[in-house]
Amino acid sequence: MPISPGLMRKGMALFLMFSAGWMVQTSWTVEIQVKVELQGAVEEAFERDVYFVAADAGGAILNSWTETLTFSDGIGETTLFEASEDMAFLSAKTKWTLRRRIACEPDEEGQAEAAFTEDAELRGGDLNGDNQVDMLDFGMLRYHWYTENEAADITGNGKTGMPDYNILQSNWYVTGDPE
Ligand SMILES: [Ca+2]
Ligand SMILES: [Ca+2]
Repeated sequence: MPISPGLMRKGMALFLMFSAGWMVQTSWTVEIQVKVELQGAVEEAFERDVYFVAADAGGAILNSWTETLTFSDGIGETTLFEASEDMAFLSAKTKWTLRRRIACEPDEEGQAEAAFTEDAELRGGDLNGDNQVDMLDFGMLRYHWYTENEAADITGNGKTGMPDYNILQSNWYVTGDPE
């Protein structure tokens, strides 16, 4: 059977679709196993949204994710999918903490690990989202003092009080890392 121009076009279209799909897959197959520790968090389990950003060696942003993690003993874990193979850094931030950025590169099999723990834990006290701990955050904490509003509950026990203040104060005038 002779190959008609119509069939040729169909074949070419299929080939292009296949190539495009293959390219997308090979550029975005990195999986990151992530562990996050929150400074001063209570032992009981609670949930927090964590905002992750992957950047290349020059600091250009490649991917971002918002994941809800369950923290128990102050530690939460998750897996981030479809990260770029050009990734060199991963940063993490919550609405109660400063941003932390750590080195994170995939191995030959497209696997990467990122531990925001111990010295790289997420330090608490940035409550207004400007990645710095100062008077504006203290103002929010004072406003919610002894309430059950979660806005200033850095420790995750559902209330705002002295333990939250102590964490904020320990990071006074500290600025977080870039994305
Ligand atoms: Ca702040
Ligand atoms: Ca608290």
